[in-house]
Amino acid sequence: MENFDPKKAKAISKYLSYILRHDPDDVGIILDKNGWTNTHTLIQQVKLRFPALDKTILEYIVATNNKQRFIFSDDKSLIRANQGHSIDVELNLLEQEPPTVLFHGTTIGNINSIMQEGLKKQSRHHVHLSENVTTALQVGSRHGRVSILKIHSGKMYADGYTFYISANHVWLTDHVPLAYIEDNF
Ligand code: HQG
Repeated sequence: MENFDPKKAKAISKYLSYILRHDPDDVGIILDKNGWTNTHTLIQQVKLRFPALDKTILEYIVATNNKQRFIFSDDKSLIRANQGHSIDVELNLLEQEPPTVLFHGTTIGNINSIMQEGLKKQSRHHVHLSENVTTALQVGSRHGRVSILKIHSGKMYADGYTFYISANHVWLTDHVPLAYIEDNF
């Protein structure tokens, strides 16, 4: 399995993110209200596009995914994405007190708008925040020249804002008002 082409694993993983977070119809699978889908059916359907996929390879992709984007149920009969959905699913996320500061990586082109209206969740369920600058840099650089914002999450929490942590350690909240965002730190 160590020999499985990492490029192919990445392509399958990207496609799994797409269907499990945004568009299950694309491959003819159905998610339940908590975002889970039947593992066997998923393999059968995704195989139509990626014939190499089987149970062993899916388990390898889930285990080695660099951000632990997917999780199996205990008996592995179901699978779902840990976070990042745009479709309506209830993940029963854990509410948790955040660290004093968190970070958000974005592109320079978004900064003016963010510094007027705060961070909004856009098409996803939550604003996504990172525990460290390195991760925020990776997130922000997906779309262009990156800019990092420092978020005073401890103050937000003290003021009554709710934070959640996903199973793969992404911090999530509904909205970050301008008062808690520090640019040029
Ligand atoms: C920006 C990836 C203008 C926001 C990552 C971001 C993450 C605003 C974009 C996860 C704004 C939304 C999520 C405002 C926010 N004005 N722009 N008021 N408020 N924005 O992709 O946080 O690899 O939905 O800065 O690692 O970039 O897919 O969110 O640039 O964890 O697992 O609007 O996706 O994870 O973009 O990324 P996104 P994100 P995966």
